Amino acid sequence: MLAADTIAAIATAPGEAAIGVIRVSGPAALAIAARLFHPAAPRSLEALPSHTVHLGQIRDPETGQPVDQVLLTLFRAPRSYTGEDVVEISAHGGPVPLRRILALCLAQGARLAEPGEFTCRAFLHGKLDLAQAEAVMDVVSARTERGLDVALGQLEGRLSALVRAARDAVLPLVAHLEATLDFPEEVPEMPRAAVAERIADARASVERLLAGAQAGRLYREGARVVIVGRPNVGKSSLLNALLREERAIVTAIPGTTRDVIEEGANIHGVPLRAIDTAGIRQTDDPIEAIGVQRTLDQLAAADLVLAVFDASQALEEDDRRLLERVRGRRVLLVANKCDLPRRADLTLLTESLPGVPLVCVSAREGTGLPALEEQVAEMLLGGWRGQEAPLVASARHQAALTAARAALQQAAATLDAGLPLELATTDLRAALDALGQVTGESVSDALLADIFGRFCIGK
Ligand SMILES: Nc1nc2c(ncn2[C@@H]2O[C@H](COP(=O)(O)OP(=O)(O)OP(=O)(O)O)[C@@H](O)[C@H]2O)c(=O)[nH]1
Ligand SMILES: [Mg+2]
Repeated sequence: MLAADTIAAIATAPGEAAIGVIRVSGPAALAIAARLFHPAAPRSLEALPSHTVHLGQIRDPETGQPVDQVLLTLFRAPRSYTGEDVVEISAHGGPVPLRRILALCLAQGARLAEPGEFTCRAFLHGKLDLAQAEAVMDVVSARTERGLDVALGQLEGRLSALVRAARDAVLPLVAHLEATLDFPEEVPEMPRAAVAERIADARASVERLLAGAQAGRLYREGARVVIVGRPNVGKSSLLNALLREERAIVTAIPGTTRDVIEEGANIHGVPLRAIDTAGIRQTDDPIEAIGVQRTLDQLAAADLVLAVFDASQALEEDDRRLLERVRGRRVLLVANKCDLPRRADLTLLTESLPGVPLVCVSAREGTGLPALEEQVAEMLLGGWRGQEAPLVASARHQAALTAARAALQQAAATLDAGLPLELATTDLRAALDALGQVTGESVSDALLADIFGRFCIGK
């Protein structure tokens, strides 16, 4: 599957910018660039050393017409991003010069790169393992500093190292058991205790990785935090307070918010979608009824629900109904308007949802908000806040690790039942494959196409 052709693409975002980069990778990269590039100081491009930068002009080889003034950076195989010869042309960052230079590269024999093809080649040439290659995209799309840390940990291979450690515990077992099956006379039986110990080690590593997966995915994908409550309790005020901007309309009239309002926020490094909704109540107004239905849909898809109550008024029937609706969900009780004299019986809230935390705030004055944010982060991340350990952040990795865990459990059960060791071979091989899917030792071409197809062109 190693590429013989040379690919090219614009690697920078479309639009106007100071600089734009065209990337060319493959065996003909230098030859193609040499036909377009005219260095300011005359010398032959193909003789220039790797990792050097050169000022010059791109000219149309047909007409001799200058196209742009550029800086050309040269990387020779294998010391490049893809592991192949790579030329990066930094031109003026306008769509016209960049497209013209790209067109010239294509006319000289390069092929337009597929999405993610540069990174895919880096993977195929062993510059990155699969988890690292996937992290390239996560670094680019990280939405908070902490999300970036998680992606970088994966890019640097810290996640892969943990997965590989689990794989290394299993690999010799599979090799040994398969040898026992093939040459029963020659290969001595491994002590059961040693086999059991290795399986237990691998299981513990996989468990640890899976334990952090929820936090990792929240950092990567963001959490949907949905604000619900009966009309006028201050949901929109709370959204605005969390966003620190007047995003939603606030009025004293119950039923102000009719539609779902969604905005990105960052609470303790977790990227959130903070979602304000129409107040839930029985209504004859058809527009408001649609709003209420949308609220219920949001509730169903929430990672965390903020159930808001007005502490300055006695609790109402609609409040009680809300408590029933959110029962069993990951929910935080928010008593708002705590700047006013209290009339609500808050013990009613905590007693009807035992174990669910309650925070008193004033969305209008901002009091209690730090405690609320603290509690939100705690509920979403638990013990994984501020942890340095690399986190599993992708659904694909989580699924592969879950499969590995199941296979290891099965193998352990075979041993516990006192059955012959060889019977565990299939499960151990399955665990090995599942772990290899994270780092890329065992992946199909279809899976690679699927993974890299989600990248942007030029990456
Ligand atoms: N005193 C006080 N008033 C508040 C507080 N939060 C909201 N309010 C007032 O309560 C009223 C309703 O606020 P909203 O934020 O619009 O309430 P809502 O829950 O979004 O209402 P709907 O969209 O109608 O469901 C407004 O007059 C706000 O100024 C608070 O913490 N203290
Ligand atoms: Mg509102």
